[in-house]
Amino acid sequence: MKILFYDGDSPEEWLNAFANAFPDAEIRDWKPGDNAPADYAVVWEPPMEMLCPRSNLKAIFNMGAGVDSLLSAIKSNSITLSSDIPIIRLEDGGMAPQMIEYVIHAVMGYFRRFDEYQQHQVDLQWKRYPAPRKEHFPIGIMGLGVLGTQVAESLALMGFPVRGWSRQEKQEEGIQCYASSQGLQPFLQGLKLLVNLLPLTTETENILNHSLFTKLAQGAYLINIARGQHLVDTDLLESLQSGQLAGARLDVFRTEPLPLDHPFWKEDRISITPHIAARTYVDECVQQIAEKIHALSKGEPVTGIIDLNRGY
Ligand code: NDP
Ligand code: OXD
Repeated sequence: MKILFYDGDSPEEWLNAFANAFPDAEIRDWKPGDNAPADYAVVWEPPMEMLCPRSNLKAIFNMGAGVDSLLSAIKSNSITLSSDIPIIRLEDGGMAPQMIEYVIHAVMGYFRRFDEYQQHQVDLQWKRYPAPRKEHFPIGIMGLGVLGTQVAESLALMGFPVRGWSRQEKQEEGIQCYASSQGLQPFLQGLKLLVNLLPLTTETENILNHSLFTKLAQGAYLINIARGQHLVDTDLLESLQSGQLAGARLDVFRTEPLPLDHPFWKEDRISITPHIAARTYVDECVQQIAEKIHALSKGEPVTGIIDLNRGY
């Protein structure tokens, strides 16, 4: 078996892990000009030259949960991949617990006002607020997929009223589920905090905009941990100015790294992290990909195959 690998960064750890998982396979770190045959490609944001002339691949594995950058590169380079080559994404792979930690940290900063108390210390101010009540603090999760569902369940277990929004109808214990464009307005109505965990598609691009923010409770808080293109940057800044939103925690941006002259850096009500909400664990990911390769080679079905029409 031949596995072709590309992640543009430091590949050694990945290559070693694949070598351990497939001791008899040939594992190549792709370099420009390598057109030699391969059975599987394992990639993160690959140059299209790597995938372009290949008709013999059995599958392409995307080393991330989101496939937006891979699909958009394929589209913008007018590349036609054979329809029988599935694109398979990572499902969780150790990312869900990190997402839960990230969201709980941000929720607590706002709900318990720890962010404000931190500023009070800087201002040498001893000031106390009344204890907040979870039952009056509805939280909404956009995207009830592999990651969103686990985040929603964790918040519900903590006692928050939790709502979730997905494309298709769902039923999750302890979560008030809404679906499709008809369900969006009732889902958003009066939320005190909104978490975005949607995939980036033509339907979800720019969804975090002024009109959506006005449906939330006055002074609501936004957590965007999905993609920067979901958010209309100027609408967020205006909604913070007007007080419609009280603050935001952003992990993802239209341009990454976030350019130094971007106004988000200087807005006190925005907390920035550098796309670290959930990072891939090499061992878990290689194990997941290895299990799927074994299943495919036995003709068994696998999950995580991208539906190119849906875009996720
Ligand atoms: P999934 O594909 O498992 O879940 C996506 C969810 O979004 C599904 O519930 C889906 O609905 C819903 N959805 C998609 N389109 C729409 C729509 N038009 N309207 C309503 N709901 C919609 O994805 P994951 O949970 O694995 O990952 C989510 C995203 O998180 C990734 O795409 C990636 O962008 C981001 N991410 C960010 C990371 C970071 O470090 N910041 C790390 C990892 C991922 P349905 O269930 O009906 O299909
Ligand atoms: C992912 C990501 O999609 O890291 O996995 O953003």
